[in-house]
Amino acid sequence: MRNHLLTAAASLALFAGMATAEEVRVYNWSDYIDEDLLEKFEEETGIDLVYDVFDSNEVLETKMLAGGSGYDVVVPSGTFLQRQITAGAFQELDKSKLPNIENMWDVIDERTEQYDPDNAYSINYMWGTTGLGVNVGKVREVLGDDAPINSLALVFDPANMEKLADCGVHFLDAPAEMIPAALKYIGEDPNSHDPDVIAKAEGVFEPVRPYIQKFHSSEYINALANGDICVAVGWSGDVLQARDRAEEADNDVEIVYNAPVEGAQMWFDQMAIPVDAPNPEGAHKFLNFIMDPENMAAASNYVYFANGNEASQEFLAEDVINDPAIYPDEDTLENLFTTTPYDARVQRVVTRLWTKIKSGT
Ligand code: N2P
Repeated sequence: MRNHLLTAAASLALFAGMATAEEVRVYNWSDYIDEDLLEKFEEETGIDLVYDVFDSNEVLETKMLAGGSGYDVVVPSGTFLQRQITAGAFQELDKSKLPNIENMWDVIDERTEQYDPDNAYSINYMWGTTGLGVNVGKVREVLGDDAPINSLALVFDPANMEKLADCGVHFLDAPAEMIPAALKYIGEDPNSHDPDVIAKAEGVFEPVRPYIQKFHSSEYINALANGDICVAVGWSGDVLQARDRAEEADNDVEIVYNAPVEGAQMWFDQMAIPVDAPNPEGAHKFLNFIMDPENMAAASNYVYFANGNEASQEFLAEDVINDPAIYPDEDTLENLFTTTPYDARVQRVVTRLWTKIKSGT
């Protein structure tokens, strides 16, 4: 009896301890942080961090619009953020709880204000471009020394794609980026919201569709690094991570990232707090931790994406701050474009078109 009582008391105490342990749940893009930072946050705050990952704005948006995601911090790109703010998915930030916000970079703040006026709901985590990940050796072997490795013709000209099919080409499963790229290739406005213009993208994908091995937004990092594919349309830092993984493996695979000469999309990934976050207090602590200059620099040094934190720049590695593929110079910057969110009607057109393009019917 005594034993039983003791056991019950002990398990009650344990249960109480578990119930009061503070937790912050973060939902971020895959391959987007140095995991040492997650441990550092737990050690500094005593808060348990639950860290899940995704690789698609559409997947995140479905959760945000449905509500009840259970997350405290999520990371939509600017255009998606804007639509989700309008839908009431986020809570305004309490900037009195974010002293590190003074470290943010006005150049990026001004751009993200387009999506989130006054940056009332979000902070910039990282930003980058969408372009070409290329296994230089393989592509030159197949297409010759003058292969257009810095042009969208590499992936949208069927004559090239037919030859590249055997060594493997991945496209992002990201309609809000792939359709603008196709429009850019044919000289249309990549940010067009006109369904007749958007429909023209189909004519770009249709002839190359048989040569696309996969539409996927994260597998290409290892696939490029291992030499399993020779081209990916992908995100700047992800391709640079593939480059490093190949270097570490010492496997004679040389990967480069090129923003296409036709113009590349520039996007901004923003940390925001869902309106129904279980622990908004903890979410603010996480945001403030991320905006610490050394933490933010550690994240960028690890994933090769630029960030919106000016004070972090003195802690960035030379090969990060000085690489125009990460921190674009003036010339590169001029050739980048941004997009604005589709309204619900146009989004349906885009979603339907993308399903059709992927299925190849
Ligand atoms: C991280 C990719 C995030 C960039 N792997 C797309 N917003």
